[in-house]
Amino acid sequence: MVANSFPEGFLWGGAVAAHQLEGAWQSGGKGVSVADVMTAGAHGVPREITDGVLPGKNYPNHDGIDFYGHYKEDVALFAEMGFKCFRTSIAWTRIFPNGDETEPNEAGLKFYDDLFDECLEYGIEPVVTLAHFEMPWHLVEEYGGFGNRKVIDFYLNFATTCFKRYQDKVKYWMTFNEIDNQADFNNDFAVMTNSGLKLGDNNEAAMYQAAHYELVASALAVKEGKKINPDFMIGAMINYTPFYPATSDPADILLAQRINQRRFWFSDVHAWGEYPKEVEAYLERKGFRSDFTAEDQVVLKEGTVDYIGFSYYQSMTVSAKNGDADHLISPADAVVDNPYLETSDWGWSVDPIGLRYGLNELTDRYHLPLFIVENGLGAVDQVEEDGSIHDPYRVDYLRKHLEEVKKAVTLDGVDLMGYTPWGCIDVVSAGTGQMSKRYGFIYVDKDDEGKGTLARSRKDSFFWYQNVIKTNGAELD
Ligand code: P53
Repeated sequence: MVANSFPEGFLWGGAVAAHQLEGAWQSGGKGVSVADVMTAGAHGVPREITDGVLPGKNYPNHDGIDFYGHYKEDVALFAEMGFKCFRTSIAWTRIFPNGDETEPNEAGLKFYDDLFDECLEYGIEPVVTLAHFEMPWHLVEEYGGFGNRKVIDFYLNFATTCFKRYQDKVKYWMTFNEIDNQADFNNDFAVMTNSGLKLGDNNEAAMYQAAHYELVASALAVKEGKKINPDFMIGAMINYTPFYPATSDPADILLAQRINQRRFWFSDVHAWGEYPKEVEAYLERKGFRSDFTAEDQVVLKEGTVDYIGFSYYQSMTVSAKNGDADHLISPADAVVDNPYLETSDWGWSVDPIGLRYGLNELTDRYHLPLFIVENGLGAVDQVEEDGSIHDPYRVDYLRKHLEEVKKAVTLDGVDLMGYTPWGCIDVVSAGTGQMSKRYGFIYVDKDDEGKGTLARSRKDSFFWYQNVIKTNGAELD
């Protein structure tokens, strides 16, 4: 008989990131981050990254959903759902407003003490991302972001400050959110949010060098973190998007493999402490990542991660008609529609089986515990006259994904630590800056123009997820 449940102690919860919900962008001495210079976009309308904060522009992250002022109320709602954990990030600019200070900002540190204490009161474990698209803008302007080796030291100071301060409150950490987004190296949002890079003449070369510095920074953080508290679990965090071949044509299959290699290499280095062969050969051939020292090599080996955290939203499909494996410009150029999959209102494919596939792929590749730290459906919600919010589409998406997760755990032997669906409370969308692209179990009264009471209310999915947690995943209906 197949066990119909998740392991004991499974970390059910939800995920957010500081810049998307806290607001209070200048409170308690907080500095300006890259998220603070991004305007509101829309589906098909990219967010503009402005040269600092300019008058007359709409920057939705400045106010977020004012979690800074509402966190007690929000954590109480998470507890009501039965959360075992809560994934958020620490806004780098609350701790080091400019990024290059030697001493941290006490008011910023205090905010997270209070937040983590609040969680722990309810038995909710904080799960913390250190860098979630929140680099201090000053580091971009003054140093060129992670294009500069010096930024490794600033990141390390930030990481160790957090490790020391919260060593008895936080056990689960991740070093960089979705570090592999920048595989899409011609995308200004991806390279800015990951590395603090601006697009230029040779984006691919710049990306490989910056990502290398980030991987060294991550390894150093893991090493230091383990000295501070050997019980820490410090993970990688990737955006797991499998790329499927459009047909059984071997040219499509080779192309898909190549694109997956060019995304996996980030977590390969995190997990193995060394570069995979194909990427190493490519970098050599192209003369990329010229600054790679013997010491880096040692550090990467010494600071490998304890688990692989990942987001999963969708799969993508590629065709060699648009560029074969050896003449690939950017993965995005080879993407085609998958006729077997439906898409969300924002054009993201919906592929629950892809999650089971991914759990198996990642397990085979890394032999490490996995943590699904994001999954969900961005959708428009309608508030009824009586204030209720019926969101069966969200429940349907999550249920189908959890059914596949359950098979991976109970049939395929995958070692899974937990599941934290994205945007457990409505937040500002990272990709579009919209409020109307909602993921939450908890609705927040705020629109794309920033208007609303900020009142919180429970959607139908709130009660569904509460029961999922209560039954430890035995009941998904
Ligand atoms: P939004 C791109 C592709 C997949 C996930 O995304 C991504 C992105 C960046 O937009 O981001 C992750 O809000 C990210 C979160 C983000 C979430 O997915 O664009 O870690 O910050 O909000 C959902 O719908």
